[in-house]
Amino acid sequence: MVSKILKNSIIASICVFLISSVAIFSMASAESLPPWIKNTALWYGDGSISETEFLNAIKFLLENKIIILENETEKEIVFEYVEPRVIIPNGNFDVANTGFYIPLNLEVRAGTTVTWVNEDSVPHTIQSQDEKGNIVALFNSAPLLTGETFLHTFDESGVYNYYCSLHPWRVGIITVR
Ligand SMILES: [Cu+2]
Repeated sequence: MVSKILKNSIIASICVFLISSVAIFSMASAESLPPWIKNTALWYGDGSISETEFLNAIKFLLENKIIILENETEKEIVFEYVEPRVIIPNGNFDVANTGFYIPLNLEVRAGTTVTWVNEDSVPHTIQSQDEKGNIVALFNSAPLLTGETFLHTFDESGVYNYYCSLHPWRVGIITVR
């Protein structure tokens, strides 16, 4: 387990590295860099958005090859220190809301512990289910109150479906590679 301080300093180093990569790449092809990334970086700087949101933005840039890291090891480091999380956003309970799990399909490597965080105003559960929608006894949480978390470690690759037993219209996926 990496200490919080070490983790933060590593993230800070990664950000400096990525920002310099962005600068280099944007000189080569300025029109490829979406304007929203500048706002995202500013918002992260002033604390308007969370670290997870900022890192998700960087992940988006990498996955869509808007920025390219020359060295695969550096890319691995970025993902190693991003705590794999699924956010249950505020309003998730309401079928009329677009309060989907964030992300809807979380992709992780085998051996990863995934943390679900309930940021909604009402309790939710995390219930593993098979592809037909039957509950399977793989990972099944008690009702999570606002701010509570649930953890499960995925040791084997596969596609894992889950839903909330209190709001069964909310379904999500963990893909383990
Ligand atoms: Cu729920």
